[in-house]
Amino acid sequence: MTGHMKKERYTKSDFLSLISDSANKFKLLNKNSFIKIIGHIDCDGISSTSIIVKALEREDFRFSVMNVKQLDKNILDEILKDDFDVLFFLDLGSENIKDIEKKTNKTVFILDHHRFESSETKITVVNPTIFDLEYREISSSGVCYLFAKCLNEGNKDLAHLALAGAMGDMQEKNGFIGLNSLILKDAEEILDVNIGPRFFGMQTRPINKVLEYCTDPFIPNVTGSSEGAIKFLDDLGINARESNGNFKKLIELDEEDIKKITSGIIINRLNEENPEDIFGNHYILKEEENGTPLKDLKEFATLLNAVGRFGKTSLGISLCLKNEEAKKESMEVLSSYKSEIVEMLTWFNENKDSFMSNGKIIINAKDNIKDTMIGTLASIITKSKLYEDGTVIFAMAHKENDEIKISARVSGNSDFDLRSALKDVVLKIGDYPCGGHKSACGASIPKDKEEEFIKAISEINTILQ
Ligand SMILES: [Mn+2]
Repeated sequence: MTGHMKKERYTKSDFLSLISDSANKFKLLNKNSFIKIIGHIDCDGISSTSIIVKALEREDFRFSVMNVKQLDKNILDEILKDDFDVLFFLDLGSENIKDIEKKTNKTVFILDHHRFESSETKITVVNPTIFDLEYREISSSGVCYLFAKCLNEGNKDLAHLALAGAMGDMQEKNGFIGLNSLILKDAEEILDVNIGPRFFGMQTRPINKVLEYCTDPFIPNVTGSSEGAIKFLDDLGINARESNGNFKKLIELDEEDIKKITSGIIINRLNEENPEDIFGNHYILKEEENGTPLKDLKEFATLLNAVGRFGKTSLGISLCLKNEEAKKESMEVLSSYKSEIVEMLTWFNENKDSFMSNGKIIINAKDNIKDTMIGTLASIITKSKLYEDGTVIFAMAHKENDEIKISARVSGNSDFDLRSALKDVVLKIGDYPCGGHKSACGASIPKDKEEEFIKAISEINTILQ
């Protein structure tokens, strides 16, 4: 059980006043303070970092930036060796409050949304889980954005970055809710919201590939089949090919042809539960060029995740801050990322019959998938309708050292608290790092605990009482 000081009832305004109180504390800092920013490496971490970087620039502070995969005692020691007056932890840090407090007397701000056990602390912790907000209501980027807006209204031009972070953390589902939807209002001048087929890659991928890789919505005979996708398009009799025979991108098709594709998909899905459930929101950045991954916020979020996975977080920050050179370099990263995902999904498909164990999906990829990609695999599977709602998925991969990275997810809508279940299992086998959110969490254990861990997770009772 978690023992934080939950308010009787969450109110959005309580959280908003915590944010403005914290911003007011920040405003009291000496302008000569040197600030060190530590951010997580995923899309939400990169967006958070970019928002705070821009905000500090605007306040004329000096600062340095570092993004890390996780915060453990060794990394913390490294960080604290440097010279600084103020520390910012973004999209991480909540779970390390006690260690941070033990090791430093400097001023610390934690802007985060990971669950933690709170207790009295001098550290300024801005975390929506204190107020029991729903997971999808706000991400760390959202927290950073609202904080930045308290410092300066001008930071409203960063609202889309807050939403990119929320996207990256999968908080958008047929729209945004809670504080995210308030942030969307702030982004009105930057974004157009269009309703269209819920396809990924409309800006950047040929249409046959968009359909082949489309798991949500699932398209019978097309999803996962390269021949099926081509046949589907050719049978529609539309003008989907370039003169050289290659398929066009979706944004290059005219409206009539897109309509034929969507109705063709609905017809193919007639045996599914909601055949017509194939539409969703697209958040289109007004000032970006068509046909780039920066145009559609969802593709932008994927791009930020990609640069993070490849250890190029500073490239991600440059992208967020609209550096033109960064755009070119990021295209290369994106294409390597896509081929890694394709390789990973091929491995998954070839082995998927062996993963079911006692009602749970346990994917032990060992050295077949990089530890930095295993969370992405777990997320893709969770979103693909392959398994029933509430199915628990554990994905494991070996790290370069003697550890195993574990990513755990609950598919679809479920109230199951996987984070605390995982925590119980990990505690049983030793004192190893474990954390995250209720339905998406992770851990790291030594390799020699592999069997013990698999045995323990297969025994977890995932049925809600
Ligand atoms: Mn996050």
